[in-house]
Amino acid sequence: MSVDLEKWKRFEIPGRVVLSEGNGGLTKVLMHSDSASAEIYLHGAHVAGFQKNGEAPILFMSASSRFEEGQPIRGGIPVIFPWFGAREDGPLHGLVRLSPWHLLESAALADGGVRVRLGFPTDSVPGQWPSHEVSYEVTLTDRLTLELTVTNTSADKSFEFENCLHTYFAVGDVSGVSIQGLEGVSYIDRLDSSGLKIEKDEAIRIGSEVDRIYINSKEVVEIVDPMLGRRIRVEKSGSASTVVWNPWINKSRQLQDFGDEEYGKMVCVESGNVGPNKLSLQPGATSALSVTLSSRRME
Ligand code: TA6
Repeated sequence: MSVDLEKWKRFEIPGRVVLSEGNGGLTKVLMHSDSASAEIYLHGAHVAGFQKNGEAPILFMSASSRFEEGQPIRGGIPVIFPWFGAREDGPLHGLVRLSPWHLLESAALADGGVRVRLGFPTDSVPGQWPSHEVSYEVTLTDRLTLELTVTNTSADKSFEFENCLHTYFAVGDVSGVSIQGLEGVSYIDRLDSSGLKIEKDEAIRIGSEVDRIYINSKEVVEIVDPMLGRRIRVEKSGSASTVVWNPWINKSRQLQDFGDEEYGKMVCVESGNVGPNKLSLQPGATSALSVTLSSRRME
């Protein structure tokens, strides 16, 4: 067993939490509830898979994804913090998805579920950020609940940051999918700088590259997928932004770690606080971003 696995072995729970060496030799935590399974890489606290027993995976993972220190995993649920998007002085979508987190806790739940909690070693964050603590709790039953908690531990500095759970969902064929729940919500179209728009469609369809930040959005969003015969439900709290992204053909071809045709099998519906919804945490305060993913058969 690798040194890393040995270090975290004490968190294993037979039949519920099992550690193994995953892709790229990275440490992977396998979670099993009575009705579903999930896997998390300590690298980036990256949930790389979620699947209900006997059903198709809920999360998409690129067959070309990298699994290496310092590189993002392309698929699953990237944890985006302390900034969203590109910056001159740092990597796309922040720091915490590029390095290993620590396991803090694991528990088998009375309802046949299982929970693990991870922490990010914030001493590795550059000095310009106020001191803070970050933890991430993943709870698996027949659904998957994620909670990213940030505490400002500085005595006198407020902490401005963005956070986002950048979820890649697996779909049968993106051109046959509709995204419901955002009608009437204002959004920033990142492909068109002509200003704020308002979503006019009750059911958003995807037939080209889409990259939108819906603001002041607390709605439940559903991904309706006739090909896979299911509705995926995205419920959230502590989040004012919903991002919808599909790279379509041209962007897919530009991405090294993403197959040219994979855009047809995924859509990102991301939950966080980005852009105009970024957060400012007062000294001693805590913020929690929580997302619950579930699915049901289409009637
Ligand atoms: O959330 C949408 C987006 O910001 C796109 O503009 C694209 O850059 C994408 O994220 C990159 O995804 P990644 O998997 O690298 O986080």
